[in-house]
Amino acid sequence: KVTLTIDNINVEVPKSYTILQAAKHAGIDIPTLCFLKDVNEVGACRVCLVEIEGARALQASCVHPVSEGMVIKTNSKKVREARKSNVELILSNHNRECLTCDRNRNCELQSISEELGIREIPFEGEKIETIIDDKSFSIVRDPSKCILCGRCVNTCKNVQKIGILDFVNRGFDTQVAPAFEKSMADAPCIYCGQCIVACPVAALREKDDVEKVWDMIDNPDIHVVVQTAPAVRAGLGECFGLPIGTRVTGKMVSALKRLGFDKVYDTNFAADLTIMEEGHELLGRIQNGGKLPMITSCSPGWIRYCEFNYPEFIENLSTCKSPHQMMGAIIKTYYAEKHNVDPKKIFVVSIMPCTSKKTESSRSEMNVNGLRDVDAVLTTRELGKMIKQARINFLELEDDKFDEDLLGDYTGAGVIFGATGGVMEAALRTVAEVLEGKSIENVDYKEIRGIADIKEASLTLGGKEVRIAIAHGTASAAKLLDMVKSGEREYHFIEIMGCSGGCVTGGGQPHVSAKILMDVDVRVERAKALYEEDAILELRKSHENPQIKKLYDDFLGKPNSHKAHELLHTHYAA
Ligand code: HC0
Ligand code: SF4
Repeated sequence: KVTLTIDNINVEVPKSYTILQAAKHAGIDIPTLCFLKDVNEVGACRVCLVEIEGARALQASCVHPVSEGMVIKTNSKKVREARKSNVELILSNHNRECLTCDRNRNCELQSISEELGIREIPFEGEKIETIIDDKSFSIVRDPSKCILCGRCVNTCKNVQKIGILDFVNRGFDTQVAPAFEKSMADAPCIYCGQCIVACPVAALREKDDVEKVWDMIDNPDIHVVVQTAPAVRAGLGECFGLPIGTRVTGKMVSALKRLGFDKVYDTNFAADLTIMEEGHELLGRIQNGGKLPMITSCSPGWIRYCEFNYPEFIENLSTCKSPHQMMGAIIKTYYAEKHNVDPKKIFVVSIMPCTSKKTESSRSEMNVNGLRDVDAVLTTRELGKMIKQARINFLELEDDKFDEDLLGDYTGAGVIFGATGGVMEAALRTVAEVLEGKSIENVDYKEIRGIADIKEASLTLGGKEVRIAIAHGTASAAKLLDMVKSGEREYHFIEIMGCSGGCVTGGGQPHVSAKILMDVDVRVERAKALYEEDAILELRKSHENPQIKKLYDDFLGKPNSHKAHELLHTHYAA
């Protein structure tokens, strides 16, 4: 431990602390911009400058270690002026069209400018010609907004261990881009959107599909069906100022009905359907000597990662489409038939916490009878924008219920899909009963919850040993797959999600500022909301969902039947 003085307050902190951490410990708030805890601690923007007694120059507090007896000022005139001119310099090269910016009122650069009292930019820097890259279905890169903070670069490189984005060119021409300034659409980017979540400004954002959806809602000939992913309910409230992890299922449904969607369903129904298909696929592979370990296929970021980096595991992937794609396929067949609607006049919208789902839904395999399963994917953030555009007072909304006909039931197993370990837990609730041949009381598999990098368990089910593992984020996925490849580990079933934490922290979820991220683990808080919903539901096993039973009885036959294969399964590109 060391003792130091910050703004006349004595503080005792561990030796390993930076000045920024020590100040925080003392309740003193130092502004930051490029700093992102555990990801980007590089001292590049020089907004967190402080004055250290006896030192000649001001120091970046996010990288400067504490030492015994230090005397620090975080708020002297010198400090304030230096911070201000550093931000002015950033602004002089920045496209400052805040009013029309995607991050207006939700931008860390905007907040810091306001906090520092910047009223004019004393010099206009030369701006380089930039081109907006909006060629991919998922991500738009706008270099005119980029402040070269490196948060996205280090997220992709060190958190995901993919490394699509980097600084290219030198000096004045420096930009952040994929190698050779390629489009994101031509790079092996998995569209996880973690770079968007890391971006403090609007240099990276999702492809905006809001207008397309408004047009369909306004078209009286089109029957617009919307479905919401499990994780959206755990994030959407943040768009309206609610605390991280507030569960807003009922208000979300109310808002969707007010927006004018003809039907509002929960993707959870299809998550239950996925468990039926994937669970039986697993049982089949175990019983018939099929390819093991079987690996989940619901996270499209993970699927792209596998296709680019681990093609030798493609045969291990479950052939199941992801739940929202299954839902689309069922809406355009079973639902259309039962309700006597022309499937060509149905437009399916998925609200997802994910940017990769935009690309997934446009894959040519993701169709049924020549029609796309899902016609548009909006992120949680885009739904938040639609609600604001419609001037709906979200916080005042009464809770409403999802539509109940045909595809309306869902179980707790479906809800927990949105957190890492959830798909595995949901599968086990069903697979265990099939293998044991009886109903099992305890459905809580607590040992596979939580945010440990890799989670493993070995269970005895019906006298058989079933070994499972879970990885989330592509860095831990790579670690796990390497252990499987080398023979160090053997499993029957693996769950992989492209983002750390699972869908709750997907690339389409509301932005959380770097300041809040210093204190809160968003993965934990949002996951709590899902486990809470699971715990209060009466039905918590997918195979007990009455409408799923009816769907098989009336339409699909058995799990993995020929018809189920046609509509609900797919294949991948090597
Ligand atoms: Fe997920 Fe899904 S759980 S991928 O994480 O499987 O995006 O929330 O909707 O499709 O259900 C995301 C979340 C989904 C799907 C489901 C799965
Ligand atoms: Fe990297 Fe994911 Fe961003 Fe692509 S979407 S650049 S893989 S962080």
